[in-house]
Amino acid sequence: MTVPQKDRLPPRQLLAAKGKWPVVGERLPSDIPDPWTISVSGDVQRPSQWTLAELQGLPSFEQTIDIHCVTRWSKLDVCFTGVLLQTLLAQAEPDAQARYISFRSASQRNHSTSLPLTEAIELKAMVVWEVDGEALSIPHGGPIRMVVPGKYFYKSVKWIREIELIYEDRLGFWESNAGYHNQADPWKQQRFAAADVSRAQMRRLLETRNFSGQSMLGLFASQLDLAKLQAQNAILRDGDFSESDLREADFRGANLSNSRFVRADLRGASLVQADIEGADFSGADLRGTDFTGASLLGCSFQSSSDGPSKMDAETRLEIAQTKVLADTEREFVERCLRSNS
Ligand SMILES: Nc1nc2c(c(=O)[nH]1)N[C@H]1C(S)=C(S)[C@@H](COP(=O)(O)O)O[C@H]1N2
Ligand SMILES: [Mo]
Repeated sequence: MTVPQKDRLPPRQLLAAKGKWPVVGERLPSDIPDPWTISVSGDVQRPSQWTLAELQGLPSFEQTIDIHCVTRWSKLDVCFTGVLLQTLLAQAEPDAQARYISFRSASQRNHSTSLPLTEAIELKAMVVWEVDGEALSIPHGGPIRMVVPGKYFYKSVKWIREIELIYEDRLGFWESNAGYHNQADPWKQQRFAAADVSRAQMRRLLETRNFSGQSMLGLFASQLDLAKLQAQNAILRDGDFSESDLREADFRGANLSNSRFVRADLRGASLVQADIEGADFSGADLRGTDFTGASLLGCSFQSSSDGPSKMDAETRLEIAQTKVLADTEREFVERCLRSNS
């Protein structure tokens, strides 16, 4: 069965440029021992460990899946080869009380994530060493990583070292440090945990128009007068600034990933060195907006429902920055930049 591509893209996801697979997060493991080993421990009858060669001697499993990164790029039909998590668990024999599974990387920050045990099995989570017939590269998690189909890709840790069965959930790195949603279902857009700003806080912020250095996930700030807003280095991921007046707003160094600026007025605003991965600028007025040094991975500047954004000769955005955009977005932005120069 072939599903038309658009029905395979969860809400607000964009196809990565053809043949491109962005590296996200850490790029290197803390060490690469020879042989690489992986263990299953915790609430199990038989704590077990395998070397990479031993893993490769188990019944292998191949599965073609769609990758959906929380920063809004998706990559369809990626074929992974490895071994099903279920195969390892069958050997380690989880105790009846084990309800969650914690995955830990061999990485500098001991990167981790977790899943309910039943879900990990139902989703056919696997330990993989091969992608599209090639050995998994180090930046993508080689020699072995987890792949969990049906979740945002942050549930798939790279350089998997330890799998632990536990009774109570233990939030992973992104989930506990960056507000990433613990369920991570791309079809439900479970990107970040809910907004954490009280009404009183919000009112005060709007009066002073000073968000600098603040951290507020999922802020709802649509259709507001926020001209000259001060938001240097603020953490405002997953915010909604649709249709707001943000003329000359100062977002230098801010984290605005996945935020919506649909039909917002950003004339003369500064997004210098801001993290705007996955942000949506469709229909926005970007005349004189400064994007110098901002990362545009997963950004959109036009959509069928919200229309194209508007740029002029004063819009500061380098052609080199457009390389990470999805094809149609890159073509659109390059056309704007060319017609203005
Ligand atoms: N060890 C480790 N695993 C990780 C991360 C990380 O920073 N460190 N980032 C996660 C995120 S957010 C994503 S989208 C994917 C990215 O995998 P890729 O770099 O192969 O695309 O890895 C996930 N696993
Ligand atoms: Mo991600």
